[in-house]
Amino acid sequence: MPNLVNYSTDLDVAVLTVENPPVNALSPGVPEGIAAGVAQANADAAIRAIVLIGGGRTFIAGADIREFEKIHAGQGGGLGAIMSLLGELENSGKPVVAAIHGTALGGGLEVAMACHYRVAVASAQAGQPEVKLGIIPGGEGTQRLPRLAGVAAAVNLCAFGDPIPAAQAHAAGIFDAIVEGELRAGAVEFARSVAGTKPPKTSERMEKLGDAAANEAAIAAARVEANKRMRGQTAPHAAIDAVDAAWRLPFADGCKKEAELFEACLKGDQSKGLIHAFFGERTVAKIPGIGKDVPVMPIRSAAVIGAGTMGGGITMVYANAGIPVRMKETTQEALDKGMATIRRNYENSVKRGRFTQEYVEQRLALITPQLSWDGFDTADIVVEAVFENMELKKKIFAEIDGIAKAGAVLASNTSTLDIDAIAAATKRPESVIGHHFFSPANVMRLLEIVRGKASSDSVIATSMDLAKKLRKVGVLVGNCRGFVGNRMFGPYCRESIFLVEEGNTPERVDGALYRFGMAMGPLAVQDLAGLDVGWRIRKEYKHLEEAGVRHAELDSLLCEQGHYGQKTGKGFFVYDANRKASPNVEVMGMAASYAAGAGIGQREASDEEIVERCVYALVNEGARLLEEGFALRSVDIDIVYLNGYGFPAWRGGPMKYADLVGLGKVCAKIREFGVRFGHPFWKPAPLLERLAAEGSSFSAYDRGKA
Ligand code: T1G
Repeated sequence: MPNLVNYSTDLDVAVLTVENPPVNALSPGVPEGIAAGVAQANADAAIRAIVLIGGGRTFIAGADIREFEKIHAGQGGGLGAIMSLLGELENSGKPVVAAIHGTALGGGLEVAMACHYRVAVASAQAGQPEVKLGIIPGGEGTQRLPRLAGVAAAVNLCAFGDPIPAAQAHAAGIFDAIVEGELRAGAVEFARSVAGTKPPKTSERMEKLGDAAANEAAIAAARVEANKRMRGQTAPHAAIDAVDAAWRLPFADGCKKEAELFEACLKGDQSKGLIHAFFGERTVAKIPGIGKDVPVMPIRSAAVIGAGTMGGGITMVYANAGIPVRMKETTQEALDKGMATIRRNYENSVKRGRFTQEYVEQRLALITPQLSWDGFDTADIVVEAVFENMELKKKIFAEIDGIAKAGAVLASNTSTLDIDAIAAATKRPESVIGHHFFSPANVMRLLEIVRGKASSDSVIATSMDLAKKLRKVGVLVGNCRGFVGNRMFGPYCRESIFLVEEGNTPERVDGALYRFGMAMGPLAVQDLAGLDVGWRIRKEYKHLEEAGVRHAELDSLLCEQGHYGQKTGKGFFVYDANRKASPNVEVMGMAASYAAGAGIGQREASDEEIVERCVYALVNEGARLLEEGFALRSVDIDIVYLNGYGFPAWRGGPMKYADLVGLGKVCAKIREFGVRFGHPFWKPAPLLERLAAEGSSFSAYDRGKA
């Protein structure tokens, strides 16, 4: 096993350096290496104190999450070595000082708290993000953190998982000092200053556990907050229970309680879903066949065509990433409107405390609104964000082709139109690619990167790299109608409308999916996006509709009456001036008369049926995208749905959810729908049938493609 912990000395201080890049995770061998170093230092009479520090860019950033994937797969793994290390650190006869830079997270912070002291550079962060993986701190962190920082601070760190900066950790009592200058030297000096004194054991410190009334209030407040911020999730409440035990029970009993709660969370589907999401967000950045040798072009300037909702939002995305960006419109009025929207968005962010006024001024200074093509000939990327009309896009790309510099990336923000057709309007189709942002572009993290047949590897690699710089989750998708997200969203929305046409109110349909964990129900989402968007696209493709096959009609009927959703104040729901939704009492009458005329049977569907029909519609279409090659892996589909459609991350995404239900059950239910509804859509995708027959999963399918 490679030596993952180096032992060195600085006169009378031993320095243990963890060398396990990239984040010094507590992988097998690391806890053992630290424990060996502590023993060696304690056995050396010349050594009076010990420093534990991370090599590279960070202190220990947690347990190795891959260990939990092994546990989930029944292949062993666990926290044993970490738990032994905690005792060896705390019981060391010589003081141990944790020297922290980068991020001390999860097991990393827990190891630091088992040390006797903690010092950090000002840029360091501390946190217990385990709940974001569907688990809780399992290294006695829920018991030591309250002893250092008090119950209120500890319960917030453990229940919500957000890290805090070093200054806050120091003020709270988690860190003992902030080191100015070089961390190692500062930590060695601190260690020398406490050498020879009795090392204070965090587990024995009681001074911060005080006030029962305040603790009970903090715990109760955290529960209320968890129900709001982490709706449907079990780990936050488990974390709160564990911290609650810290002030009620002796340390050893509190640790037992933590261990029980940790095990229960780790066994649950939510940790499987969230860990899948964690690694998935990193997997999608890896494109088979496009390695690190493919040149990535630096994007140092951008030019956006269109100052509408999307063009303005995309302009903000570049400005927020510190990239100077031009925004072109065809009329001064449209340009002024676009800039006014950008300013209003920034002002709202300042009001909410998300940005400072200074930050906003810096961002605005990076934006150049203009009517001319000035600067489009030097921009590293040109982004088209105009109306969804193919002729207009072709005209614009032909014009850009004559202006943009050689090697510039030419990106379209189209949400459904054919990238190859757009690329064909230029003499450089290899430079053309889709950058499909999700509205609002300056908020939603998903960026679908749509590869055209001619898109070069370098333009693809540049787009994936740029997504990270723009703080987006870039997912490479194929150029079919609707790409990945919207192509799946079609059948999902259709089933939701079918259910209303069959007599289920929009409140029931949306309520079932909201309780499933969706951020918004499908009908409310369609009202938000505008029912007219789908109505126009449907009219454009009406000629392709199969005769005799049932299509959703209710949305078109609403549009024909001028009800487009939020933008007109009425759709499946009605909206007040603040866009607050309430039932549209007319919609069921419309549905009933349409259904009667169309011979559509009326029956009330259970929550379970509503969820199965809508979510399995996603799964079936997702399986088709995989077998047709428009999605690289099932995890890419999951990451699209977690970051662009409000699918609950603790369910892992539609494909992971299907794996957790079992593909055999999902496939059987889809066949049943096929018999019941006779709709061609409910023929199980061949890939789904094959995996189900083999007792396999989408995750296994992905592994087979790696
Ligand atoms: N385990 C395994 N791999 C990890 C990892 C971890 N803890 N953290 C990161 N990686 C991999 C990641 O997959 C990627 O791999 C590479 O490192 C760089 O990561 C006992 C039970 C630390 C803020 O939850 O938040 O401790 O793609 O791209 O943007 O109570 O990584 O290169 O192959 O994210 O600079 C608790 C999770 C674990 C921290 C750095 N700790 N990590 O962000 O790099 S559970 C966490 C992060 C635990 C204890 C419990 C971030 C980062 P690849 P990256 P980054």
